[in-house]
Parts: sequence; structure tokens; C-alpha cells
Amino acid sequence: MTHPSRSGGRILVDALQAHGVDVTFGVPGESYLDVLDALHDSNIKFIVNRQEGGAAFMADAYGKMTGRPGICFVTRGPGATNASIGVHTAFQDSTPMILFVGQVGSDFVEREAFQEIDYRRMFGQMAKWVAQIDRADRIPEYIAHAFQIATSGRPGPVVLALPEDMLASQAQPADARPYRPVQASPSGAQIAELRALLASAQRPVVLLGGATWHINACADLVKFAEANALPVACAFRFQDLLDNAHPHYVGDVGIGINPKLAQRVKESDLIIALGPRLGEMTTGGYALIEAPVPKQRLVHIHPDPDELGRVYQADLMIASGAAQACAMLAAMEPVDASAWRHTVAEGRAEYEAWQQRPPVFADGAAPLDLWEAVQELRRALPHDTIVTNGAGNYATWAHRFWRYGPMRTQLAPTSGAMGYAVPSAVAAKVVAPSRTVVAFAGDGEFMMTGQELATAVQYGLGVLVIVFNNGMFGTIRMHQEREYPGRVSGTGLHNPDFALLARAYGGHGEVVEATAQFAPALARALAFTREQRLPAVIELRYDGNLITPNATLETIRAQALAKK
Ligand SMILES: Cc1ncc(C[n+]2csc(CCOP(=O)(O)OP(=O)(O)O)c2C)c(N)n1
Ligand SMILES: [Mg+2]
Repeated sequence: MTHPSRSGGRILVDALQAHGVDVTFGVPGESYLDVLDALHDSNIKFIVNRQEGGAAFMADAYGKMTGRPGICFVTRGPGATNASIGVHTAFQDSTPMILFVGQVGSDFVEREAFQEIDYRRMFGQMAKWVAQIDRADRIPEYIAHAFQIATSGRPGPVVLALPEDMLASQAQPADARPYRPVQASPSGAQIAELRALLASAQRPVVLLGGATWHINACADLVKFAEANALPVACAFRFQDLLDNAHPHYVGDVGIGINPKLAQRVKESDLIIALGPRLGEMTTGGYALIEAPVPKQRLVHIHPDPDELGRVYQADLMIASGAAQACAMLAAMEPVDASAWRHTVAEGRAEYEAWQQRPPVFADGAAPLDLWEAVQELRRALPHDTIVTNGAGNYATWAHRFWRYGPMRTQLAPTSGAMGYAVPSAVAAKVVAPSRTVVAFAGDGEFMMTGQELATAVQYGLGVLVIVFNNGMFGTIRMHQEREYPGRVSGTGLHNPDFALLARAYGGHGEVVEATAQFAPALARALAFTREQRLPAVIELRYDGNLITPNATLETIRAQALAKK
């Protein structure tokens, strides 16, 4: 059978459509003009970004939101290097993503031609697969392969390089079929073993995390947790795998963990880790759960067999997708939970106590009370609001005091990458235009990728960004005061007027400096995002001394000095 002759760019775009791609993010380059040309009359929407870091973060957020690979197009060396932060994040976060990079033509390859990089070496450690498509007739095969790899087992990023002459060449390949992700399932024997471990436990806890989840899997998990009276915690930045309103949700296991929850995990005798990698952040530097042999019995379920036994020698290791495991756990005959049934309400009470007004705002003296601001957000925003953040101490105001709704209501990088908050919010609004999307961003965070507000304006995406302006790279200042008290170095920031900046982009801007100003500012900003379908920024100007909910910089410094 003969097929029509098409350019490489057109074959590529046709392949993307065959796999269900509806949107791509990117920054254009002359290296892939043929793809841009084919996109011109495709059904794929090309969201034009302002910087490739933002584009790659958006592709990651799209991947997290949908479970389908986020697609990103960037140009050669400079575009690829800018985009690398998103590839690294997708790798650490196990997010399905495909980054397409322009490449020099085959006539100049290996001469260090203009902007030439060997992407295999560059992305080797941070992508699941890096390849270069040298023949247009093999594009459908490479693209199908890329989708399979990005979504199967432990999901992650794939990088495909596109030599310029290959894209412009003609070929007549047949299109491939739509991809079908592959996940392993637990065996009946493994579920029986898990059940036996649970039946002999006294203080079990469940820890959720990782990728390959689905809203139905979350419902199955609820069945399993309820039937067996299990307290459920979520790993670092996977807090939306169980609706935080659910009575079995007992908090998050990561940076700034509730000490009561840390104690609960330490004193448990069985941890059922369902999906997380059990990485450094989730395990409190491998101290909360001792490595390599934990004190507790450990059941570790993860989609990648290579991840099992990597750090922890679990009692039971199950290579399985989260959804497959949850389906079998929901169907498992419940065990007698009378020994630990009370720990659900106990854990829940400790979680709720941890969400109460924290010490730094106890005396009511601060002009702007950030805890009150989060309470107002909880009152004003819908339950399914998507909340995003990047890295910085400000994130604790979301992690600890906000209540995440059902999956996907949280977008945050486990890679700890700054700059994720604004692009991920914009991407979330692309995927779910009717949902309310709020980015929590520090002043440092915002300045890394805040220019993507222009993207939000261009496509009519009404996100709300709350900028926590403490005039510093606060996290680093905090560590500085702990390790080198009183010797501030390289952590101060002189900032623009964020509200004015938002207006310059064509959005709405407010500055809030006192608690009572927040609720009306929020109401105006939300109305603007909904009516105008354009972004709004609320800048919270507050005392930088209030560095964490529990401690001020002054006390951290004083304690550090006292130790010296
Ligand atoms: C891309 C990137 N660069 C640097 C860091 C190191 N880092 C982590 S938090 C932080 C400061 C964040 O500042 P800001 O966004 O203002 O939040 P704050 O801690 O002040 O609340 C820095 C520099 C990082 N995680 N990611
Ligand atoms: Mg800051």
C-alpha cells in the first residue's frame, strides 16, 4: 500500500495528532520551521511561551494534569539549555513529557555547527530516552516509541532531536496507532502477602505518592483505607492524592512535616508506601524512615522495579502502577482493624491542630497575617481550585494551611525547582479553563518565570498569582542564619512593584500590606480573572522576619549564635 508523500514536519505533526495531542508549548526557532508550518493547519494549539524554561514547566504541568505527555518544542542549543529545567523536573517528578529540539542539518553535524549540541549526552541523565530522528520515514515509529516510554512504568521525559534537513525531507510512511501505556499489576499472591502483613500490624500507616494515579484510583484508595481503617498521609508535593477534607487524611510527609505526623510514621510498625519513590524530601533525608532497612515493616509499591530496593529493602516490593494496585486493594477482603482503628481520628485531630494559627502570628501584632490570608482563600475559593507553587519558604503557606481537593488540585515540583508556580498555573488553566487556578509564588520565584504572565494575557487565561514578597531569597536566608548567623550574603532582593508589573502585562494588580485588605483585594482579583479572563496578581508585602510559621529569622539567628 502506498501512502502520500509528506514532509518530515508534517509527518511529525500528523503523528502527534494520531496520539491525541491537542496542545503544545514552546518557543519557536528557525531550526524547526517545517513543524511550525505543519502546525499551521493542524488541530493542535501552539501556546507560544516567552522563555523555554516556562514552556518546559508548562509541558510538565500538562503531563501532571492529564497523565498524557506534555509536548514542548524548542530550538537548538540555547532553547534546549533553557528548557532543561523542565526536563529535570519531569524526570524527578515522574511526569510524562516529550521535548522536541531542533538540530543542525546532517550536512554540518559534529562540526560544532551553530548552536549544535549532542542531546544524548546533554540530557542523558535526566530523560528516560534521548534520540535523534535521522530519517523522516521513521518518524511515526519514533513518536509512538516516545509516547510509550514517557507514559509506561515510571513515567518521565523523552527528548527527541529533529535535524533540520530531515524535517524538510519528503517520505511516505504509514501512520502509527495511538499509544497505549503499559503498567504492571500486583499478583494475587502479593496482595495476599500484603494482607497478611496488614493483619499482623498494630499501627499501620499508608503513604501515597508518585505518578500513574488517576481519579478512579484515588476512589479505590479511599475504599481500601476506609475498609481497613487506615490513616493516610501524602508524600512531599503529592498532597492531592487524597482529598484533604477526607477524615482519613492525616497530612503530608515532606519538608516542614507536622512533628506529630513524623512521630506517627516513626512509631508505626507497617508503612504501605503506595507509589512514592521514598526520596530524600519524603523521608526527611532518609531519617524519618531509616535506610536501607527501616525499623517498620515496609510494603513498597512503585511502577518501576528499578526503584524498588534502590534505597529501602522493603519487606514486600511490588512493581505496579498506582491505579492497578489501588484496584486490587479496593477489592481485597478487609482485615480486622480494631487494633488501630482509633489512629485515624487521632491522626486527623493532629492534622487539624497543625493547621491552626501558627506561633509567628500568635500575638496578632503583624500588620499582614499570612495565616489569615490562607483562611480567606479557603473561604473564598472553590474546593477544586488548582494551587501551584515552586520552591521557597512561602510554599509552606500552601502545603501546611491550604486544603487540597481531589486529584489534580496541586501542581508543585518535587524537584524543588524555582520558577514552576506561574507557568504551571498557566498550563493548568489551558487544560481546565473553567477551574480556578491560584499560583503561590515568592518574590524570587516570581522573577524567574513571571514573564509567562504575557502568555496568560495572550491566550486569555485568568490565573491568580499571589506573590509573597519578603524582599529576599528567604529559604536561603533561613539556612544562612542557621549556619552563618548574622552574615547575610547574596540573599537580599530589590523588587519591582509587582502589582504595577501585572498591570503592565495587561492584567490586574493589587498590593496588600494589612490583613483587612486581603479579602476585598482577593474578591476583586477573582472577579477580574473570571470576567476578563486575564491574569491577576496580589502582592503580599510582609515582614521578612516572619520566615516560617514556627520561627522568625531573629530567633533562628539567636539560637545559632547561642550554639557557637
Ligand atoms: C531554579 C532554582 N534556583 C535556586 C534554587 C535554590 N533556592 C531554593 S528556595 C530559594 C529562595 C526562594 O525565594 P522566594 O521565591 O523569594 O521564596 P522565599 O523563600 O523568600 O519565601 C532558592 C534561591 C532553586 N531551588 N531552584
Ligand atoms: Mg522571598
